[in-house]
Amino acid sequence: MAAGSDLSLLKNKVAGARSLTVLTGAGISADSGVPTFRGADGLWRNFRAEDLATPEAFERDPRLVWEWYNWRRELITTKKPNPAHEAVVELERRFDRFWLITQNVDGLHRAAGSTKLSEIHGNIWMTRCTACHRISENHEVPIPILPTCADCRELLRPHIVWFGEALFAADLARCAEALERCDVLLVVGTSGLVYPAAGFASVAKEAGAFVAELNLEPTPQSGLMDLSLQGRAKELLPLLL
Ligand code: BV8
Ligand code: ZN
Repeated sequence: MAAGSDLSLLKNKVAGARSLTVLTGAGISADSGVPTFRGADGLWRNFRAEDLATPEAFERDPRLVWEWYNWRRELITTKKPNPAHEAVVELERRFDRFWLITQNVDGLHRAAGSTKLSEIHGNIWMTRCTACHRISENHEVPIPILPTCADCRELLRPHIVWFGEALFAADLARCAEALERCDVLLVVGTSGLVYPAAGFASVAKEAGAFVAELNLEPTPQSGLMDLSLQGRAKELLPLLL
């Protein structure tokens, strides 16, 4: 049975790896009840990313953008990590050379206990001052709109990377290192559409890694994977432990 042999091949690759990197997307949080971006229950379904997750949208209508983030904070605040997040924490414990790259802004990897991670699209529980750039954690649900900086009283924005915005340089450097040095890259629960994260699998592959995709459905990246397992992250990841 293909999946069975693929699974045992992947287990052997992971068991034999000295350095493991994991890249996750919204699919790993789907099993916690957090809607994905592009699935049937997708977050973007009612809105277009261009309308909300862009600096222009925030410039034009910060209230609308904060309303949307308050809606997502409300949605996420009741959600808990699932066995897939917990399996990633266990992998971090087993490999002294381990890094997690997540596109998710929901904070569930941290809540599960992940410590060696880059939240490359930011974190919905963090705010950043539009003037003094001070970053602070804020778990108010909802955040009173419009939030202002405790230091300089200027407008706060979500500490999130919007479309058209560059990723944080420190994260990019850390990701490059984690992708170039890993023996195995696991790509879990991402549609492989958003760059630069969508290019990370080929970076690792070019550097000699064995790259495996664990996803509910095929993606544009499936073709370049050494192995592509279809299924739910909360079922597949624990099988690798
Ligand atoms: C940059 C924060 C350059 C927001 C996010 C045209 C116009 C404008 C921009 C572009 C353009 N063309 C290309 C670009 C670049 C753009 C891009 O790639 N756009 C795509 C859409 C074409 N990228 C950017 O703009 C990036 N910045 O390029 O900067 C630059 C350089 C220098 C100087 C200035 C600028 C910034 C990208 C970051 C955008 N921010 N999030 C917010 O969250 O509020 S992206 C957003 O999509 C989320 O972060 C999300 O994580 C990410 C990716 O989505 P996925 O995680 O993959 O989720 P999705 O729903 O798509 O897929 C889920 C998958 O899971 C599915 O495949 C499903 O089958 C599977 N699944 C479901 N359930 C399960 C499961 N799998 C397993 N188990 C399950 N249970
Ligand atoms: Zn400030």
